[in-house]
Amino acid sequence: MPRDTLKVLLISPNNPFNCYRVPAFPKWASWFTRNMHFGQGGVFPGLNLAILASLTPSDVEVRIIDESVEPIDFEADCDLVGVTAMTNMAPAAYYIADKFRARGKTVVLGGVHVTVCPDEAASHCDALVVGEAEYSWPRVLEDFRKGRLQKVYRAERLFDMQGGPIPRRDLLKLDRYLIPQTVETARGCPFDCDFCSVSRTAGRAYRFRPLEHVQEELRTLGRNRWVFFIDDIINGNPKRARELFKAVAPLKIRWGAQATILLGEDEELLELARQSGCVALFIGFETFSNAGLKKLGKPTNWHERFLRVVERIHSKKIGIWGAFVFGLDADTPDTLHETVRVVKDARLEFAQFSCLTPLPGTALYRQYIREGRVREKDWGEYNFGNVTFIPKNMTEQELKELLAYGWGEFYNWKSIRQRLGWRKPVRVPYGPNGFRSFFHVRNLLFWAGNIGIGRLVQHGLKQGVRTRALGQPESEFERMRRALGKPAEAPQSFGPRDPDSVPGAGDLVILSSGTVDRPGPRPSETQPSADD
Ligand code: B12
Ligand code: SF4
Repeated sequence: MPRDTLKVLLISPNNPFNCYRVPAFPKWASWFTRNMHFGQGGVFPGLNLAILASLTPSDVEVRIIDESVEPIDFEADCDLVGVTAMTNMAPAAYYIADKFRARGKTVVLGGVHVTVCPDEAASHCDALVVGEAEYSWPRVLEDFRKGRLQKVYRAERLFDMQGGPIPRRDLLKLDRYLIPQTVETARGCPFDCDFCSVSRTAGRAYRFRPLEHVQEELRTLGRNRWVFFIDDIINGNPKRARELFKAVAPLKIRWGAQATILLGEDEELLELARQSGCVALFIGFETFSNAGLKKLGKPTNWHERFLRVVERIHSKKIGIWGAFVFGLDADTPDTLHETVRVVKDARLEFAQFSCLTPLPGTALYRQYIREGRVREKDWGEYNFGNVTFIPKNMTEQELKELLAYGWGEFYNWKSIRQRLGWRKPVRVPYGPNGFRSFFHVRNLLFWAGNIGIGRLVQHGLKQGVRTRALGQPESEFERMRRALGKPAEAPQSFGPRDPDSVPGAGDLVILSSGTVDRPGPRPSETQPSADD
């Protein structure tokens, strides 16, 4: 029975792909690295649990555990447990939920996976929150207090992003993350790419936070900071991006974000990004195969555009993390070899080669289910590093080997040296801080990052194990799973039977003006996707 002081425990299950391990720098060096933390830990903190905590009334005691950076305390004194899950975290989330329930705790599940597969999640919790939690979470707490908790809380509309509270970062162990400051400025994405669920879960219209709110939140983080904007596309709306960059510039932060190739083609916007402190962009280039590009709705001169844009962005001293997808129906071993060659030649600072993954809630998932090509039944394997479906022009083994080839070729010593070189220090004062040797530090970070990833890749290739942080302790769920030699939970959690019935909150979009926007046809775009 709930007590007077309600105690809520919020948990994010271990996320091996959010972990890193690089040589530790002394503590004082974090001033030079703009508060990035080296050593071992998580890459970014997700904002979902910090947002839930900020939506929780002040008389409720809240604790957050991110299993990527600390073990779960299953004996914790609490009344209500909230667990979040992306698809590849779902089996671990269910395990955690079941364990707390076995101890008599009330468990609420939420997050992107629960939003697209609520029926599956229902058997592992007392209540589930489908869609965004801004309007539902306060109701959950109130109902729980009054002893009338319902089974499903479905977001009737998307959050308008106008008055959200600042996420409770004070509850996160920020010093255990490489880039501890993540900030959200907008939600939603109009592009609705086949392999992505964002447009479905977060809507096809952009919802922007008021700029003053973003500025206010950034001020709480202080100056001399590295910030990662978690928006799906920072330049999705160029007008807004212009305003955002102007608003951020006086705050003297360094930032990175997910962007599309169009940012590199808009000279003025790119310059504004540089002036406002942009030092790295994550760009989804996806593929160089012409047929693949056509399927993704991208132009066929992609290859040349790619090289041109990379050069422009580099000329502004902005680093690029390029994302490439392997396994599209149009891919052949030749096109993938070509992709790796071009990416190396372009001297990208970082690249990731992800396996196409039919995530539940996406058009791709529905298509592959219909075609009988979804092979993997364990959601835990849906991490973009494994082959979960039957590819078209190659065997699964070939695709696996090509992925390993991409990572191995890009992060071997020779490639790192050729791509990063020993860039010259800048002799003139640079940037809002006038910090003279900034590029030294920046290049040092790129080197450290490449060496760290290179070691991880070598380890993975040699041991034949999933890429994960070296030395990161196994979570209880992973230990049990290894001991059993089979997935602990996933087989019976294999998505909804009818692929068309996958629900999503994205069918209804509330614009900040308060009007309702029903998703129209997909934009006839030459706009590429930018995302993981
Ligand atoms: C930052 C980020 C990351 C970070 C760290 C995330 C972390 N520490 O959790 C990094 C870079 C490590 C990462 C990695 C990956 N990511 Co990611 N990531 C994101 C991103 C951009 C933002 C996440 C975020 O904080 N969102 C803001 C919060 C507020 O939104 P939210 O999580 O949906 O939470 C709301 C509701 O869902 C709900 N809610 C959430 N949890 C809970 C819990 C409870 C109890 C309740 C009541 C409610 C609730 O309330 C919140 C407020 O409304 C999202 C895209 C996006 N825009 O969301 C992708 C996204 C979550 N990632 C995705 C994917 C696929 C991945 C990767 C698998 C991709 C890859 N190629 O490597 C990896 C694997 C990670 C892993 N688990 O191993 C997908 C997930 C799709 C899915 N069905 O699971 C997303 C949606 C992007 C996409 N294009 O589809 N990611
Ligand atoms: S992949 Fe990126 S651009 Fe495409 S729908 Fe998802 S968030 Fe939008």
